[in-house]
Amino acid sequence: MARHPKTIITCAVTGAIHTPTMSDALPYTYEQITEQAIAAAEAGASILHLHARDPETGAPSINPDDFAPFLARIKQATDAVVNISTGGSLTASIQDRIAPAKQFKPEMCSMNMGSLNFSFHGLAARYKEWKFDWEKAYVEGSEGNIFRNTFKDIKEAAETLAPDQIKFEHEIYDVGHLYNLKAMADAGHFKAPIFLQFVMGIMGGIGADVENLVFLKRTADKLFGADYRWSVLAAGAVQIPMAVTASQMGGHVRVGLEDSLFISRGELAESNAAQVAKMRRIIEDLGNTVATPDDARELLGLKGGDKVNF
Ligand code: KMH
Ligand code: ZN
Repeated sequence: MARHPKTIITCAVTGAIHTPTMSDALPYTYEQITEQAIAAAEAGASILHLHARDPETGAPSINPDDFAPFLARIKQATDAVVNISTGGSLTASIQDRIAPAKQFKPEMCSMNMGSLNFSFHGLAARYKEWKFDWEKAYVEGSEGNIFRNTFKDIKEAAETLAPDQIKFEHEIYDVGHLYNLKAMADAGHFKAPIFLQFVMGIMGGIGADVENLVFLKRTADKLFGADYRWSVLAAGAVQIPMAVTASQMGGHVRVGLEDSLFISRGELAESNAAQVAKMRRIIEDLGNTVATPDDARELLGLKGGDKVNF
């Protein structure tokens, strides 16, 4: 498994899993998301995976109006590739979830490659007091959620977004999702090189360990040959250890407060940039270089930052 000499760091800045009570560093106002995204790019992230939040309460939002205030400012201040999530709600329809990507036409957007149980209800027991009313019920309620993307949902999303030349970050939560993607790529819905994000350690998906990563990678090799790039995000405490492993196996990496609030075991990260900087240090210490935004554009075949609508 040859290492790729240039490693793309994606930073997922805020997401829809964690809530403001869990860390003071979790950004949710327009200002906080803007500042943390720019700092993450300056620290070495060439892709920014972005969700929006209600700026008053910090609740996850898929309303395009909550993306607009930070997208333009991030574009003005950085050259980073902007990736807009289409998975920002566990309950909304696919058409509502792709609305921000359809409106802003970013270089990339996420695409969950199947339906799964997706739960973080176990986090609720760690907190007695909550900053906002919605948080406890939201976290506990995830125990009953199915995160839906049927074949028809994915097809509709791919067809709706096709004219906008958006590269998908295919979120692969388990090995079956690779087979889902293969079937849909063969049907012509996705163009090479495809970009796989192996999502490890979500309750409902594959566990985060090295054997599982090797299995995912081997299955992807079998299905996609040389026509793909891949990255790892591992949720929680193993985020950085699994990312380091991925970078040594030739993969790319994703960090950020969306998936882990920690900088090391038991210690909260002070910002997204702190996680990116740590990741960068390790990658460079181990002999790789960190991909620039233009490197990422070339590796993933992106349309260019001048072709977005924000
Ligand atoms: N936070 C990840 C486990 C999306 O935005 O489409 C899932 C994710 C999904 O990033
Ligand atoms: Zn996300």
